[in-house]
Amino acid sequence: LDYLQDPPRILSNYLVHAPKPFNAEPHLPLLINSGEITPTDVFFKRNHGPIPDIHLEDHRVYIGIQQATQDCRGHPSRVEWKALDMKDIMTKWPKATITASLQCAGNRREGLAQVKEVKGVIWKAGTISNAVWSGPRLCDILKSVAGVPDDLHHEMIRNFHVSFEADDHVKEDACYGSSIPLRKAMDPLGDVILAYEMNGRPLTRDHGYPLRVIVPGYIGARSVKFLQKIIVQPQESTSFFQKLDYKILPPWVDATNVDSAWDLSPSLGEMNVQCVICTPMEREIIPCSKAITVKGYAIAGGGRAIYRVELSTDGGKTWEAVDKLEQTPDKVSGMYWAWALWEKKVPKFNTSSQLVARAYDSSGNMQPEFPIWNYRGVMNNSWFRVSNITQL
Ligand code: MTE
Ligand code: MO
Repeated sequence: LDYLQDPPRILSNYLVHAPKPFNAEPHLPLLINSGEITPTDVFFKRNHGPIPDIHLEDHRVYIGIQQATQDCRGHPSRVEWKALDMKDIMTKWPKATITASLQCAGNRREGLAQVKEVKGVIWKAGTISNAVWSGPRLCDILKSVAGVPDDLHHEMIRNFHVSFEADDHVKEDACYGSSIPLRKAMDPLGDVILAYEMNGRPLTRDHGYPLRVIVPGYIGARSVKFLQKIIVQPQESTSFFQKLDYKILPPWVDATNVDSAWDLSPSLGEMNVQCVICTPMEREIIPCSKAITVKGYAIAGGGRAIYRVELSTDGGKTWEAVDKLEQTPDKVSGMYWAWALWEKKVPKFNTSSQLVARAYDSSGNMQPEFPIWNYRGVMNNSWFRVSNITQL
């Protein structure tokens, strides 16, 4: 794999975990100080291979439908293909604009790595960002190009999946790929779009130029970049990234027995409820005897709202609700795809104390007190703790 064609990045914005493939998360204070919308050059970047060099004029998106797994002779069923060029994508269907956060399922993997060995990039808590995305709705395209019924009670909607394949090269599989249930794709309130714009500009190469899927409310892994193929099919994607990755494996699975364990767990879809303190940071030095403002983000998966964020200044013994919690639902669907930013003033801060934050979502889900270890190190949403702050 050749990384010579990778685009330039503003490296000082990031904690770079690996240069090839480029995997980097923004520094937490920068992430929060940028406000609700994360600038593109601050947005976390997660790749499994080199960034492909795709030309808009040449790019085709192939849309296929596979009616059954096997034909009557037991052979894999044929897929019927239709090709769209980028002009079709940009002009044939109404352009939707959605503000949605992407969060890698591996965000905060570091907390699980401290419990026991895990497999994956040891991300801290910055593997999440929020942007404005624009492009056609996947449901409109699947209806008109693949003839998918728009009656949500149709049997096909209930049982089928939409598989995405990318125009990139990775070491794990033939390309990056993933799938989502067809019901999510066809739900008009599900807001799945094919985005060609991010923050009002054409997608940058790092974020999937010329086209990516945005699956709001789901783990970032389903928002496939450099999108090349969309297949409506009776089964989940058979890609490595759907079947052999991004799963919460049972607690008895580790490096010794993982190969036979993948079928024990379902593939991840919706995110879980998450909350992080972005400032102050662990071991930060702050001015003496001044009030401090603690700031962070919270997000609930699946379009649910954040119901309350609480902060403790005594390591989790007592809690208070934060002063400010800002969260904007989607203008059309009313769903909460974007993170909530929050703040709380702490007038008398004692450096021996530990700051702890936790959130509740609108379904009453709350975060666990301690990390729940799993070998792939995904979905860590334990209470977020900051300690060892010094005052000068
Ligand atoms: N799509 C392609 N083609 N290749 C990838 O490596 N990584 C996925 C997803 N889509 C990936 C991809 C993962 S795991 C995440 S978390 C998000 O993209 C990251 O999106 P970003 O780099 O725009 O932040
Ligand atoms: Mo991810």
